[in-house]
Amino acid sequence: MIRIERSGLQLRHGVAWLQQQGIQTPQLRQALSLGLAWEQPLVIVYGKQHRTPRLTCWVADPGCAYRYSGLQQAIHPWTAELEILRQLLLDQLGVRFNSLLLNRYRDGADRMGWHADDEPELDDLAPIVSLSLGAARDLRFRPRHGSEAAFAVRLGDGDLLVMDPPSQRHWQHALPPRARVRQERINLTFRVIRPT
Ligand SMILES: O=C(O)CCC(=O)C(=O)O
Repeated sequence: MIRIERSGLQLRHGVAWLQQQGIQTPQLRQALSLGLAWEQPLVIVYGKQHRTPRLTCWVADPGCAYRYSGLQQAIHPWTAELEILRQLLLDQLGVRFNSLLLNRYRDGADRMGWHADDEPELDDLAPIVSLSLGAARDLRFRPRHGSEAAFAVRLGDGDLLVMDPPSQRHWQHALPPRARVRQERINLTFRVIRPT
């Protein structure tokens, strides 16, 4: 695993990590594309409602509610494939995740703006762990304060990215559009929510 460290930021990047665990990534991506209840929720940004520029699906244990840009996400159950990934992360990282946000970027026009995963319901002592499938995209990082330079981590098919605490407190991340990307990408971020 490659360690990427800045002041207040700790990342671990495993290139083609899923393939190393024996997972067939094209089959997994197809199963998720076809088998999940993808939504394009309305979000409120600067007081205006619009559809997210990507598809999403929120998977969680019962009781793990999550609000995102002011809207409550519907909770979907863990599928067999997602349970396998959750168990793999428990075995390899020692963390049991109770919730998972999936983002599906249909092509390079789909994107995610600057944010940190720092909602109050998230356990901020647990890492946030990202798995990527499909087209390679740049995940950009920038500090919330101070003068450290922004940079990008290129996330390819099967890559793992562990964002360790207190990264979300000091840095933001974004997935900018990429006009030349024609293929789909699915990203999974596993989280620990404090049940209400
Ligand atoms: O698609 C990605 O790699 C980023 C996803 C993300 O920022 C998030 O789920 O909070």
